[in-house]
Amino acid sequence: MQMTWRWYGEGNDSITLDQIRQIPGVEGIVWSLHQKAAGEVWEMAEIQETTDYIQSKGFHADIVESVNIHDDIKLGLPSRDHYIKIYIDTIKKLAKVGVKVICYNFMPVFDWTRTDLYKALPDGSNALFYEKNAITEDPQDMVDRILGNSGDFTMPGWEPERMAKLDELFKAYEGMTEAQLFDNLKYFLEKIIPVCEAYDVKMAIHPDDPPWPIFGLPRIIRDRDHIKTFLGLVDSPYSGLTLCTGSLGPNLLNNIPDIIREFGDRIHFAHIRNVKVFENGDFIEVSHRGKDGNVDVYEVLKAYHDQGFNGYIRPDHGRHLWGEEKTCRPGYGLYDRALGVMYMLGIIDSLDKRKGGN
Ligand SMILES: [Mn+2]
Repeated sequence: MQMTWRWYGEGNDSITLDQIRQIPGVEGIVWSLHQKAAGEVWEMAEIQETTDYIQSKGFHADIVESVNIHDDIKLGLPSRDHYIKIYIDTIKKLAKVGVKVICYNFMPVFDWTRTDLYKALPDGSNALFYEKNAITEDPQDMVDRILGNSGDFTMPGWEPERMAKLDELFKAYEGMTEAQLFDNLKYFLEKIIPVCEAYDVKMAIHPDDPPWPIFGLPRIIRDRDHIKTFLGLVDSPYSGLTLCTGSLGPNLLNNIPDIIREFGDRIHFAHIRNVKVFENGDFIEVSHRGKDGNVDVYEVLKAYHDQGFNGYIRPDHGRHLWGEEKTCRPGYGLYDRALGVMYMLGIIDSLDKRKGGN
């Protein structure tokens, strides 16, 4: 397993690469050109500049999270071919600088969804929170809540320009079924996966967060059965998964270690996060420690370790600690993710030792 860290880029993240270098065991930076809207061309010079900088600090830049997918592709509009061409162009450019994995998602309209970005935990820290009953009929309520709460940062999937067209977007998706969304995903993959195979770049879809439909929109990457359907769309190792325990975790019926054991050879990128799920279905993000939430992080890492997983792994979101809330990107502070790295490396080290018979 290769430990990595998501970083939003120079001037776009409260954390520096020099700080990340001091976290033991982090080998690679998960990056993106965050200023790019879905469907926009990525210029070679911009890609090169970013990866040069990351590599100059001693990290690899093997993973991009994300190259976002234009809504016309998800909607299956005739204009999708134009955007798929641009996507293929980006894949080829990323291959040139040695990118191995592209993380992406296929969620209609909304990326991840929360109702409170700074919900207090009993220890005085705070974290991203999802309150089931606060999701009203009107998605605009939630947009206002998130945008009003995110400070100076623009969050991926929540770009104000995109959110301004919310009515239009919802109209476009009206009546779309799961089967149609799967069809549109299949069409996209059938065009891009041959290119990925030729250029040795693996696609890794991220599960939907939370793992259930919201506002009547279909969400198709959310449990074992949906993942199985997805992997059958294009049966190539280049069409794989980003397995995010934090996204699948709020549905307590998801047995994540079993999912890892079943689909391990198609998992290219492991996101590790713990969530605490309340009886009423609300959930909050907590520390990586297994006992603090409902994700058994030890069992998750053991499932990877048992199959000799040598893919990329990163701490997903963390809590905001020691006064860093509102100075960092929501969920992407320094301290709790660094603690998460050490917790995971501790488990991995002890699994290694046991395997070696020490
Ligand atoms: Mn994730």
